[in-house]
Amino acid sequence: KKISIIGVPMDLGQMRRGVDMGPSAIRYAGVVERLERLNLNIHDLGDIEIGRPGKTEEKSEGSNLRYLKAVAEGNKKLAEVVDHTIEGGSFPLVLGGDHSIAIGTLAGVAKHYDNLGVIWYDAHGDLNTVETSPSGNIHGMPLAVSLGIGHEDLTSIGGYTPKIKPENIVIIGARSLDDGEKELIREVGIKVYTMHEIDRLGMTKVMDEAITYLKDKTDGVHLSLDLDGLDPLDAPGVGTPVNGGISYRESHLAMEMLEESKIITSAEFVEVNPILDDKNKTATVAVALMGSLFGEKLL
Ligand code: DIR
Ligand code: MN
Ligand code: MN
Ligand code: MN
Repeated sequence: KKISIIGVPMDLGQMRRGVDMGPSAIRYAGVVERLERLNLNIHDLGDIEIGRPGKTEEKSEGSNLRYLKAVAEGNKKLAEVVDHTIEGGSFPLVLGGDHSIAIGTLAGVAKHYDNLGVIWYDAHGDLNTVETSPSGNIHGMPLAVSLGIGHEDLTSIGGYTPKIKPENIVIIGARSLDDGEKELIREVGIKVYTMHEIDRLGMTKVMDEAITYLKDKTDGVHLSLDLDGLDPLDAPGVGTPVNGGISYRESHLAMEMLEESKIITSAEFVEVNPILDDKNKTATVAVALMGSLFGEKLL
């Protein structure tokens, strides 16, 4: 199996600087070496170039979305690279960067599938729009954008919209949803496993259900894993930590079950911020989870 690593040093989709160093932190934690040990053919394509706009450009568009232009530009480039990676028969493994990069990843991936499934592993729904966003931060919007709901400069990336269908999405780990996001979830019908369901059913049942839900109706499944889906005790290096999250062990189990299911066709790991981290712990967790996702076993 051929895997292409694509770094995206994007920090413009939210307020905390430093998440642009996520790809470096994940490489430093040994992602290439770890996956090579699994006899996978790893190609590190390096980083996508992201613009470095000045503070005065933050809201220069007459829109209340921060750094709309630079976020859109970066995502256009990412979509191209992801598209060509899949065309070349390789599995795209995207390293963030903040979660706004899921806009570009999904624009590149969804071109290749009629019914792309998405597993959104996150404390948040990332379903805000220009109207509902309390922050103006684009990293809170990528799932809505991919559904075709949001600013046109973002929904139009890749030249088609929508990228995905609401019935092909499963959110896992939610514990912080804005009012507008809750409304959208009910309105369009998105399957959500909040921390309540994870506690109540256990991760085994949650993943079994999620896999069964997606397996037959999709022709590929993208995993979008925001490290803030994990508990901040296990993944402290994130910009918007929320207590009461998914544990390290539950997360490994989830990755192992996805690997066994063979449904995952692309993945991204986002929101690793080494400035906010504890000795690169969060990048190290991300790499360990990638190990499980790609078949690492103790025995
Ligand atoms: C919040 C935070 N819902 C927002 N979103 C985050 O700004 O829209 N997503 N942190 O991962
Ligand atoms: Mn092309
Ligand atoms: Mn997110
Ligand atoms: Mn999040």
